[in-house]
Amino acid sequence: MHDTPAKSKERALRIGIAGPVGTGKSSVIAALCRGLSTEFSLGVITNDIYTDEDARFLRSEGVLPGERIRAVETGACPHTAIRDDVTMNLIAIEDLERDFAPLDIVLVESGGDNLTATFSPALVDAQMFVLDVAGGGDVARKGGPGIARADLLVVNKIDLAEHVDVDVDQMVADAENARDGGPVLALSRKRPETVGHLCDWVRQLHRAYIGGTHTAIDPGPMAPHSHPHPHTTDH
Ligand SMILES: Nc1nc2c(ncn2[C@@H]2O[C@H](COP(=O)(O)OP(=O)(O)OP(=O)(O)O)[C@@H](O)[C@H]2O)c(=O)[nH]1
Ligand SMILES: [Mg+2]
Repeated sequence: MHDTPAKSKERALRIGIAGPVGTGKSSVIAALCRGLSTEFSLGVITNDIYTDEDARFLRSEGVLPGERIRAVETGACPHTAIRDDVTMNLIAIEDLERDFAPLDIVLVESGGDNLTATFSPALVDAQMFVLDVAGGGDVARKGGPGIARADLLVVNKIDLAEHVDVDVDQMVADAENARDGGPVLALSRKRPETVGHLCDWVRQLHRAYIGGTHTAIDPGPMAPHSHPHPHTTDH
């Protein structure tokens, strides 16, 4: 299990960003790097199944010096590397922390996965779960560990809502319901005030982390599932 909340800046705050494929996890990381890199020393770890595409995207955006963005190639099960065996990610984070000491915040992007993938609290101190309006207004109601219990739920791409007939206020209200009132943030990279709220959430989390008042919670494991190939297993 995770050690007790840090009482000092011994190591960087680690934030995981999970969510289904294409909801905007890399874009959230890019926005955070743009918004926070003058205040904080940042590093990024991406997880892709077979490529380093997310890392290359983020480097090409020029949001951080390229060497602060590292890719972990997870193989077949992206969720395994953030939940069941986090060794590859821990090594990547520790390397980054050693190379750029002292880092304030490390952002870890999960490989895009199904609705229930979550980070282990042994890997990250806090996690956000990213949905988008294009996935449909109903998704927030469906629940699951990430939606229900991540530290922050992001409803992304709200600029597209009118095109996909989604009522953002309703989707946010449904999400708050599914989370017993836990924080939900409506986001669009095209609406700077929403990006400001996202950055403020991270600032507040970092203050709590440094102050020793933040406790890592485990949203719980993903739903049982199986893979036809290359293996069949329940995690
Ligand atoms: N309209 C709109 N498009 C967005 C927004 N954020 C991201 N996108 C687009 O959504 C697509 C997916 O964004 P990514 O950030 O790559 O999503 P991801 O979750 O990292 O994707 P994977 O890592 O492949 O799972 C891209 O075409 C982005 O340009 C947004 O706020 N509004
Ligand atoms: Mg991505």
